[in-house]
Amino acid sequence: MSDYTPPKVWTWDSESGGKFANINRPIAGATHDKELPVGAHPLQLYSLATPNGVKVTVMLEELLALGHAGAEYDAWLIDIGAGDQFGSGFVAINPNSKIPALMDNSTTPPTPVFESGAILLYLAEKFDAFLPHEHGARTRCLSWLFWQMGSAPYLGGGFGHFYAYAPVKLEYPINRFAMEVKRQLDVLDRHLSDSEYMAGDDYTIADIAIWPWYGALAAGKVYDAAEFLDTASYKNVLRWTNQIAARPAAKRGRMVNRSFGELSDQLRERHDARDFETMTQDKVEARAERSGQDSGQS
Ligand SMILES: N[C@@H](CCC(=O)N[C@@H](CS)C(=O)NCC(=O)O)C(=O)O
Repeated sequence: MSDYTPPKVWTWDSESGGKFANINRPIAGATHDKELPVGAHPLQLYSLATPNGVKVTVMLEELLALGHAGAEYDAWLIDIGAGDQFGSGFVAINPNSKIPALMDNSTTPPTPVFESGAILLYLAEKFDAFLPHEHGARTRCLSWLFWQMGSAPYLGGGFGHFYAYAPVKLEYPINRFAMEVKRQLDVLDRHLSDSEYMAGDDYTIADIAIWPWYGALAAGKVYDAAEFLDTASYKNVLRWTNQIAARPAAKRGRMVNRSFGELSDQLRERHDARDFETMTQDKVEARAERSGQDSGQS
């Protein structure tokens, strides 16, 4: 299958190749000095609209939709392709150098939070929202939240890497991880056959954590793998995916810190609720200008 024999001691001789290879290194810590920008709001988010980033922006938009003014936030774009996550200011919040990272400036001293699951739990507890009180329901919610945190690396780091990003298509790892991801989709599908949301009748941080990964996968929005994995056959996952996608806060949340994909979906930074309206207006005007040019009008 392969003529590779691992050496006695692994050494970092060269980039492994593939998308994102230039940012992968076997050492932690900052590579350069760079302070992070700070805006006016209590919460400062440093992120990017990957599924892990979207969890937090959906949560913040949901909290604002519920009327929690204390959840107002500035969302700053961290360009992981350019290595922003290795700047000293970012590493001071998250020593693991991965988005999302949150700083809560409303506490004394300010509270840094990293790991998307920990950020969801922090915000749910701070605002007493999207986390059930009743012990059984709360435990169900946390079980599914931790399921997501433990499972998604097989989807992203395993399947997504080998199917979409690796420089060569290798049958062994693609088979291995496709099997695991389909098993995970089946876990969700069976559960959602008799449960409206992940923790029962209420929408919680478990849904907010799982939707940006498995909802996006089922809808063909990550790795372009919907056909390969036959995601259309997971009917309950699709029902739940579409239900969440219809929520205004989920629609807003997935646009924040987006710097890729459809231009009409991108709000690269968010500092005010009105940024969504301005963005829509700008895009409408840009589209009108483009279609004017296309039809030869000035
Ligand atoms: N377990 C972490 C994973 C975060 C993560 O993997 N972030 C990726 C983007 S989705 C990242 O920042 N990658 C940059 C890098 O690896 O250097 C979480 O859920 O917060």
